[in-house]
Amino acid sequence: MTEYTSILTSTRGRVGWITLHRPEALNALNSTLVDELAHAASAFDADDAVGCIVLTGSEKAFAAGADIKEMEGKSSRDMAMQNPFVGLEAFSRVRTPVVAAVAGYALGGGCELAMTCDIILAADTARFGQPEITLGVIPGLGGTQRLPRAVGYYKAAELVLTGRMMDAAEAERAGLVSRVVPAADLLAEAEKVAETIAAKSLPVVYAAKEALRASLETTAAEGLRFEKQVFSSLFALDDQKEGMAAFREKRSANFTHR
Ligand code: CO8
Repeated sequence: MTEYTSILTSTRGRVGWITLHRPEALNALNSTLVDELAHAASAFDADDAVGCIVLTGSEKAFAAGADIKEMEGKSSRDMAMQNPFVGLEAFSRVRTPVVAAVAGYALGGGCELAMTCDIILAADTARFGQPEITLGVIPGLGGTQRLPRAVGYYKAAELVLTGRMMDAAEAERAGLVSRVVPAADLLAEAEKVAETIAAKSLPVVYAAKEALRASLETTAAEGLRFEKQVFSSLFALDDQKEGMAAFREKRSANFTHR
């Protein structure tokens, strides 16, 4: 097992867990944390025994953004040459679905990190926002792109231009989070969702995520063509035969996960 300093990892059943763990800085994303996050996620992604990843933080903070103290003195050249985003970009490209379980602050890069995941479950304590404008910068990891797609241009513009935070109920109404649960139930609910996904056929889950991602990256016409091709190709898998036979025989499907 790799030793990490800023995250905790574990596996329960077919679910891989990553917990952001910099309590002294509300899980601010410094370069060590980002490298570890990318490493842990790609290790889970390469492991057939993991069918879903849960990403969470602490009760007080999912992540309060990029580490301002680490960024403050950097030059534009440093930012371009060091590319502090590279680990988060790698994280956003894992094939395995990721459930973000958000309690407390998800601000700036923390909100953006949640938006790289596939499902966002929020505790009733969660608060989301893009406060970068207050620091004299703008979001740098998708806040100006993924947030408008999630909540619509006008709400995203208000959040990005003012830095205002929204609470969990507002985030749910806006379509950013799929469900709000009592804080005490957050991890159990995330585990249930992740176990449900991890019980499905892994190659089919990868295909579903890839087709969903196409909806964010291509035109509707291209996305529909892609979906049709992927749908047809799945009929080459044993798991399609097994899933449909199980329906006919009125039993649960026994997928191969490979
Ligand atoms: N960076 C570094 N340290 C932080 C951060 C942060 N983002 N957030 C909190 N901390 C530290 C505080 O400095 C404090 O440390 P110390 O005790 O040593 O002073 C400790 O965490 C606890 O924080 P507070 O005392 O401030 O806790 P409060 O409960 O009073 O306030 C808040 C909580 C409201 C969340 C407050 O901490 C805050 O406003 N934090 C900053 C939020 C923010 O502006 N985030 C955006 C950062 S910029 C960004 O994310 C750009 C993303 C671009 C992509 C990134 C690629 C790597």
